[in-house]
Order: sequence, then structure tokens, then C-alpha cells
Amino acid sequence: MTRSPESPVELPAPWRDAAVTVVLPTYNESANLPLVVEELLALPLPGLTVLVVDDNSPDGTGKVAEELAVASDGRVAVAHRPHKDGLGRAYVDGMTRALDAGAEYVLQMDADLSHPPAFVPQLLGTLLSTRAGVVIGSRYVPGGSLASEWGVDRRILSGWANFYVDALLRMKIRDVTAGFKLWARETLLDIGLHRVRSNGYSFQVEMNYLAVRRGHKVVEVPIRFEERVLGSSKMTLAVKLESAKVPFQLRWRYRGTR
Ligand SMILES: Nc1nc2c(ncn2[C@@H]2O[C@H](COP(=O)(O)OP(=O)(O)OP(=O)(O)O)[C@@H](O)[C@H]2O)c(=O)[nH]1
Ligand SMILES: [Mg+2]
Repeated sequence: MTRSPESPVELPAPWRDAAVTVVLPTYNESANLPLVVEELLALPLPGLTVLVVDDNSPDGTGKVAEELAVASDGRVAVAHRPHKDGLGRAYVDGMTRALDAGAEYVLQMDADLSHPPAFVPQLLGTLLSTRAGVVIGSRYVPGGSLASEWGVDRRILSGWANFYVDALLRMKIRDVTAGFKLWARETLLDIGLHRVRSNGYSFQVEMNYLAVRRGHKVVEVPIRFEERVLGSSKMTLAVKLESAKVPFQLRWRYRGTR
């Protein structure tokens, strides 16, 4: 079973200085945000910066993010959005800002510590050594694992989602709804973030589909997905329903994309 590495892997000199921007979307994550930011800034990656994208969280996450930014010596920035608009919109906004600010690599991850920051150097090392367009932190490749707290219902839903998307879109990605991913700048520019429309889990599927259609190499590395300990899930029925219909729409929408 893969655990978070005790200590993150050390990368060779030119790699560890890479300009990585972590885009962290938040909605009511005031308890988790300081923990995840502290772990990210403590990684042996001096070029890593964090962009928090907060949707005016009622629990004051935006203010917490501002305090972290002030204390961070320029390594943490905050984008405030006026209202809750979904994960996909927050990512398109945050990733666009990261590219505009010159990021060479853009990491997407949840702010609830489900995606252990200790895996980030491995994702970067894999992206650089394999020249992939995107590296996915995967629960479903050998060595990957899910928190033991996950009940049978969630395991079945997640497994079914992967089977369903694979049957329709044939991407050969084991963990197609994973949200722990490192993108090379060129891949995001080539995909064109402005055309990505999906919002929930389907945002992950749409981004993967565009990367594959455009011929970018996708590599999966095993991670351990942890259950959130603090705060509550934002998964809604609307997000689940979107995930069911989007794979059909993607085939039609991007039929001419190569
Ligand atoms: N900015 C922004 N962030 C969001 C929104 N919805 C969810 N998030 C963030 O997206 C990340 C993933 O959301 P979660 O609620 O953890 O969803 P999940 O991981 O699918 O569900 P759990 O496994 O139950 O935690 C977290 O960092 C949330 O705070 C949104 O509408 N806007
Ligand atoms: Mg979560």
C-alpha cells in the first residue's frame, strides 16, 4: 500500500528550482488551508508558489488566505471570486492567472489534504524525466490506494465512473477523475483553457480528453488518497449528474480536435 513518503524525494538541482504554481481552489476550507499551505511551502522545492482561488467562502477562508500570503514572503497569492461558481470555473481562472504570471508547471490539488503534498516532488520528477504533458497522482495504478475510511458505496461509484468514462472515451487512463495533477505549461496553452466548460469531476475528464486528443503524453504515478479530516465535502447531486452526461457531450464537442 502506498503511503505518503515519510520525507519527499529530493530532486536534482535544476529540477528542484522549477517554477511550479499550485492552484488551490477553496470553499469553506479555513481549517485545512493553513495546514496544506505549510506542508507545500516546506517541500524541497524553492521555486514553488501557491495561488489560492477562493469563492468568497462564508467561513472566512479568503481572510485566512490573505494572512498566509502576508506571512509567506511572496510565495502565496490569493484570487478572490465573488460567489461559489464550482471547482472547474475556479481552476480555469486560477490556471489562467498562473500561466499569465509565468508558471512553467501548474499543479492542481484539493485543499482538504486528500492529496498529500509530500507526493509533489515525485509528480514533478516524473513529468521531467518522462517528458509527459501531464502527470496524474493516481489511486488506481499498482501501488496507489484509497483511504480505508472510504465505504463500499463510494468505491463502487468511483470505480463505475472510471469504467463508464473509459468505455465512452477510451483514454486508457486508470484514474480519470483524479484531481491531483501536474501540467506542463505548453500542454495547458495547447489545450486552451478558455474552451473548457465542465465544472465538477467532469472538469478532470474534459482536461484529460483534450490532452489526449491533442497528442500529449499522460503518465500516472501511484498516490495514497486520504480522507478529509476537517471541514465538509462540497460534492452535490448536480455535480454527479454533470459527470454522467459530460462524457457523451465531449465526444461530440471535440470530434474535430486532433
Ligand atoms: N473555489 C472553489 N473551490 C471549490 C468549490 N467546490 C469545491 N471546491 C474546493 O475543491 C476541492 C475539492 O472539493 P471537495 O469538497 O473536497 O470534493 P471531493 O474531494 O470530491 O469530496 P470529498 O472527497 O467528500 O472531500 C476542495 O479544496 C474544495 O474546497 C467551488 O465552488 N469553488
Ligand atoms: Mg475532498
